Amino acid sequence: MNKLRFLTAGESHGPCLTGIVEGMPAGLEVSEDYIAVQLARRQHGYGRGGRMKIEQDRAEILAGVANGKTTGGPIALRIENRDWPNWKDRKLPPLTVPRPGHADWAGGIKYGHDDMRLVLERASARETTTRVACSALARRLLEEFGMRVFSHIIQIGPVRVETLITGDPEQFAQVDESPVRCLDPEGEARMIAAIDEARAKGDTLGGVFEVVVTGMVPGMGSYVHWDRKLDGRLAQAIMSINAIKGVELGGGFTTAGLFGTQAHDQIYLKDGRVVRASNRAGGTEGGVTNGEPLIVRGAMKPISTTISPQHSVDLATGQDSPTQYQRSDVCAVPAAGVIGEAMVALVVADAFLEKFGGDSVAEMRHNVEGFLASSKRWLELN
Ligand code: EPS
Repeated sequence: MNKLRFLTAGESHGPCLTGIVEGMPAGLEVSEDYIAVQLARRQHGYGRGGRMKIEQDRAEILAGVANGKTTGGPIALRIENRDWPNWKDRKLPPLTVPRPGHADWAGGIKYGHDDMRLVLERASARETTTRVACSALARRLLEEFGMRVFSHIIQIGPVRVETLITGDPEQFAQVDESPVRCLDPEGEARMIAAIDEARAKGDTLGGVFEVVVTGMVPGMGSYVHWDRKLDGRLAQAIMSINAIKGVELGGGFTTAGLFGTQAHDQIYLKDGRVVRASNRAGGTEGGVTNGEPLIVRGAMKPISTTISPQHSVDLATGQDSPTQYQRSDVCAVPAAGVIGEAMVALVVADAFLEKFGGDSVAEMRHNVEGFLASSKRWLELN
């Protein structure tokens, strides 16, 4: 990210999480209540553990906003960890048995931490709270220009649903009402049953979320250099989310199995406008947005902290040892969808600022209108 940058700090069981967002234009209406809505969405979802009953995440805006509008200066956010008082005086034994799949072992060797609790504190997905808070500002900016970011869950464990995305925001009106954030009621019931089964077995489940952005403006990103391609930037952002092991745009891996004449989105004229018959590309061609909805999927592995023990070794004793259970979630895929939205919103807002950047929202509006007016012959043919 180069126009819109953000940094986070904070540990899972420390006093608070903090974030700084740099590069937001001036004049954007934002509020703590608006950010709180997004934070609450991340906390829900069937399969979460005990921690989410303790936290009620809310970000305090400490800088960069005056009279309800961004000033153009860096925006500082702070989120309290309500669980902190429960941990600050606890004398915990060192964590010396690394969990397979967790950052414990790799993080321990990297930073030289004999107590791998020091690794898990920062490696924890708790950090994604701050990403969602920072990204709420990016979402606000996109909304101002008609772009809306949604997500839904298409797979939990072995249960998979196929839902065709229409590009109409109304399709997502009820998605947060579903405990697994699934658009297919029959699939939802099977997903819940799969999570119940995993819980009963002391096990965990992963899955796949799909992020959709509607109202996309064409021309963001670029084909001229690898690091300017929007799809590459989206892939990095999705892969940076805890426990994500795969990413797809549009048809993704399925498109790889089709003939070329089946795979591409045929171009037609409809009432003088250039339209597509499908959206297998997922909204980008050549790393540039083509105005179709952006469709990005992330595959999440099952959470590595399992009640049923896994095989490991105790680095303190040098003996074989089963893993020791640390409180965690059974399935966090519904929350991961919201975090996916956050990362996609940050990347799209960054690309939007790159193309239409101005120091204020008013200046950006002028730039967008100018671009669309001068691009008429690519959009409309008379
Ligand atoms: C997490 C372990 C659990 C999760 C946590 C991520 O936390 P705790 O160790 O306090 O039980 O609930 O997720 C969050 C705290 C959160 O806000 O999403 C882990 O080890 O990654």
